[in-house]
Amino acid sequence: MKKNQLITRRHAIITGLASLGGLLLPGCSKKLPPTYGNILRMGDVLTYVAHRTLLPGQSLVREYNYGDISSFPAIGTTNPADPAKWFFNEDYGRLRSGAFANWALSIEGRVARPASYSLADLQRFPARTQITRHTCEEGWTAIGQWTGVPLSLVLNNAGILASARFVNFYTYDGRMDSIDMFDAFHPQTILAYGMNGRDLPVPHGAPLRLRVETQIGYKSLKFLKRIVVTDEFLDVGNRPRGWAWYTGI
Ligand SMILES: Nc1nc2c(c(=O)[nH]1)N[C@H]1C(S)=C(S)[C@@H](COP(=O)(O)O)O[C@H]1N2
Ligand SMILES: [Mo]
Repeated sequence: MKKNQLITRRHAIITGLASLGGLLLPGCSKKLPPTYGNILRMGDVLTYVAHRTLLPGQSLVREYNYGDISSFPAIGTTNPADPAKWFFNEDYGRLRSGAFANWALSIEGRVARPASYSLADLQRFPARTQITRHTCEEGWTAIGQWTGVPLSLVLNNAGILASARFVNFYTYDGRMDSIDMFDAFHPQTILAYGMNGRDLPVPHGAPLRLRVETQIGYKSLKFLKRIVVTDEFLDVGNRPRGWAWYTGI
């Protein structure tokens, strides 16, 4: 399908709310977001169904060139060890003082081999570098270059179990959010330790952040601490107030 056809079809669906019922017909049982049935979360149904119906493969988001890299503000938490904040995390401060040598990402839950991965462990996987546009729900966008390990490689290394359906992320500033396996195994979903050719700076989520290029900015959690794979949806995401679990772009 050509890109312009896609956009036209997506537009038709988004403007044609009346056709939403039609999208939920048999064969689409996998195309309901886990928040389905909660009237306040109707937005999830619309964007999730539209994306899961119209983007059946693993379509890549656009990647840019070196010259397109723009200035990139640091938004939300810029330091989990800020004593003035409710999430003040001393552990993070200690890890940062030690140049993150003692930092490790724990991977637990529905995996055959729960484990802790140091930064060096993660950097031994084949790396992926991508220049993409970040879209924040506050209305700004910026283009940056990200280097990291595809999440799929780490999940396969940990031995994801057949019943696994969601990947939950926990951060040093007390955030939690989840993505489904479709986004988790998307080739551009990476655990990034590099930005614009350098180590990921602290304000942007050092030492490791998620990049979910198929969704809006708040899903790309910074300051990663722990990943828990689950077969159940945990609706306890800690997103900017009022924002949906699923917001595709
Ligand atoms: N842990 C954590 N991750 C986070 C946030 C945050 O406050 N804490 N803010 C989110 C939002 S709303 C955006 S737009 C991006 C901002 O990333 P940046 O600071 O690198 O621009 O990070 C996202 N990930
Ligand atoms: Mo954002």
